[in-house]
Amino acid sequence: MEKLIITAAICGAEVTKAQNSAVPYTLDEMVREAKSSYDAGAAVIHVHVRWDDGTPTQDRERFRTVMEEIRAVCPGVVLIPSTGGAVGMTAEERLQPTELFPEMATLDCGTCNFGDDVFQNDIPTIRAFGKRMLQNHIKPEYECFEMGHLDTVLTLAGRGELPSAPMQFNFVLGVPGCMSATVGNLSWMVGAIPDGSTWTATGIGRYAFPIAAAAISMGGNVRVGFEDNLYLARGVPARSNGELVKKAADLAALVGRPVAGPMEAREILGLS
Ligand code: KMH
Ligand code: ZN
Repeated sequence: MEKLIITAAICGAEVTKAQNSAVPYTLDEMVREAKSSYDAGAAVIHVHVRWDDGTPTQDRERFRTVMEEIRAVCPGVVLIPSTGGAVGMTAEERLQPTELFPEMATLDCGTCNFGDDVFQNDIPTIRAFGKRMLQNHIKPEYECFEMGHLDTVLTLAGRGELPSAPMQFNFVLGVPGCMSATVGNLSWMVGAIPDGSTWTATGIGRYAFPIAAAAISMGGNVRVGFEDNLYLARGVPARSNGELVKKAADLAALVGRPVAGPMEAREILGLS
């Protein structure tokens, strides 16, 4: 098995300090959470940004500042800015971080329920995001919340409308209203990806570590962090993203799977 890439999703767009006071909003807080994750073994940071009051934004300059400061304290780290943003944002708003020519960015692969809201990603939107990523030489991380999302993206990539091989997928399971976080669902999706692809699994809420343990054993990669889950264990809030990353790294150590550093992650993801 290849080394394990751990991604830390340190902030997200939905969680708040009212839920866990360590959720980062300001530049200093973002850098603190990125560094704690990196020091605990995260080679990749999935980046959302907020204004200082916690309001989610896709502002290009906010992304620039946050990503520059994270890179300064986490040498070699792979940054994957979000083009998902927050529910209700326009496509143009969401695409702003692609103007910074990051190595990678998320690309959400279909419309779905998202709790009580609807996360809009119709096919023209997916196509437009794919076109932008092709133009700007950005490798997408294809975010699939449902099996139909995977089918959609494989069809569009097969027509040349999205960047194709080698593809990187993130299977996000357990969002309320979307596909549930079971090992059966995860292996169904993994079984459908093209040879030579890489994949990451993300379990939401209390499914974060059961899904991480499955992905580690299956040879995939893992995402943890406040965007997805605020607890280290039932009733125990995590004090930092680093604590969540450390728990994923500890699980990997228990099953004997070494964790990839940033340069190794780049190689596995085909970025180097
Ligand atoms: N905040 C969610 C609505 C992504 O980063 O691409 C979407 C999301 C996905 O977080
Ligand atoms: Zn995200």
